[in-house]
Amino acid sequence: MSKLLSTISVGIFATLVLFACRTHVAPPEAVLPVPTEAQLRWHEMEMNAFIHFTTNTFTDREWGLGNEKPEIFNPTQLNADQWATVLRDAGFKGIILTCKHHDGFCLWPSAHTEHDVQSSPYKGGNGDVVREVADACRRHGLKFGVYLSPWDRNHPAYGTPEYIQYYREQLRELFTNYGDIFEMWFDGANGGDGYYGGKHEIRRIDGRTYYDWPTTLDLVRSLQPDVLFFSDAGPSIRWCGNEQGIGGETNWNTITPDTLYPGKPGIGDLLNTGSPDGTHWIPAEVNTSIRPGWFYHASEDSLVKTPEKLFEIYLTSIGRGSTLLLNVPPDPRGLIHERDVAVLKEWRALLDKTFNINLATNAKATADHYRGRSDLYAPDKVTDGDKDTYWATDDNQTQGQIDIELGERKTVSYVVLQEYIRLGQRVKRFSVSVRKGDEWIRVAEGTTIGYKRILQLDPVETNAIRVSIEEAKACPTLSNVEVY
Ligand code: FUL
Repeated sequence: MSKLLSTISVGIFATLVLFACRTHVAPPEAVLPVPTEAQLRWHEMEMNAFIHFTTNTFTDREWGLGNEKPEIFNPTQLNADQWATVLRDAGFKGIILTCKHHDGFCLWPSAHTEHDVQSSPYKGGNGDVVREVADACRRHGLKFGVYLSPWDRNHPAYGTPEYIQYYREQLRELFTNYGDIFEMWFDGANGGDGYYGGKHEIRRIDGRTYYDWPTTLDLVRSLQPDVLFFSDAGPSIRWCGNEQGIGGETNWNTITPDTLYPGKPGIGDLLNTGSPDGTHWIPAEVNTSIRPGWFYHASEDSLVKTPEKLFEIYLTSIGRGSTLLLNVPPDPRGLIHERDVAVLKEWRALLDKTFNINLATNAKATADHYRGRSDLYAPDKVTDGDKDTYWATDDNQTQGQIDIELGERKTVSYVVLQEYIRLGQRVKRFSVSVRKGDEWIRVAEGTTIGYKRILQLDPVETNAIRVSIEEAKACPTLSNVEVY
């Protein structure tokens, strides 16, 4: 009897030791660089809206010269709650507003210029569009971001150090008086002809040196340390290299910024793909407009992108591991036009219908191997709906595959993959296969995954999906697989 008892207790002890070992396998070491907490939150936002609105909305131009009279700015029905609710209902998580575009007109009452909303008839000179939009964002659960054009075709001192002081004071106003700002957008278009206080001339600046960005960014960070800076070259978010809504099919969040500066010609391709050995985490943002122009033009009412086109852009931006920044410009009434509202609704419905039932939720998943055979990194972590758990392989393994059982045969059209980017971006090449009888048939392949990759398949009937990681910078991780 006592022998039996001791055998049982040795057995229990051994099971406990084994269990402890399995659950205490160390996570993979991070592959540097990795995103900051603020960048991670930004990746998770996935889609934000851009709002281009200023005197151009009233002059029917794309780039104002800087000599526009503030008197023309009078949106008599401006309703920032309409902007925020339409955009929130479409799924956007934040709004970035052109507080000042290249023409220099300021949508807020700035203490440093008279070329602003205070000099306009809007609300009898007591209006503040920046405040209205920032407040509406907060009321409707959206984050607020600002665009402040570095190029100013109105300002008399543009091109001299005095203008840089002016620009910094304006940033100080925006970052002090309007609550939290999640993203600051620095436009690369710079220098050229303009009004410049009546001089009507061409002013060229050296994009590398004129703005002395490091000092400006330090000032902004001293006011709001968590803000993310967008420009061609980052430092927090980079341009994707085009305005057509097309993120890189190969899309590294990493890039080496040494030789980059905002507005540098010929860097589109590099910005589009990033580089696998990049020294900094500077993810690409895909910015495009729902209309041909960035500002509202009545002549473009019939040219608003279709819901199907927006769906395609969703796949080439968010579906390629980028964040989408879609511009929706209000009209001269100060409202998002009925046509854009209708398109956004239909687009949302299309997205909801397509990504409605995830066939992989809690599905049984097996892998050819997983890290230390620890439950912490088991393959079912990709179907548990928890973004903080992930499948990983052992350190010396840069390949691996996961099979997901769907139960019955289903028609599959989309597969969504996500890496656990907190530990760095790793995957260089992967494929997706479906099971047909005893065979696995390859239906999609790609290079990078990153925060998210959405693969559109020719609809196929199957009862299991295989995700194969074929090449990676280090042991791969996957936090999520969805099947639709
Ligand atoms: C460009 C600008 O010149 C356009 O007017 C627009 O603001 C776009 C988002 O960026 O560089």
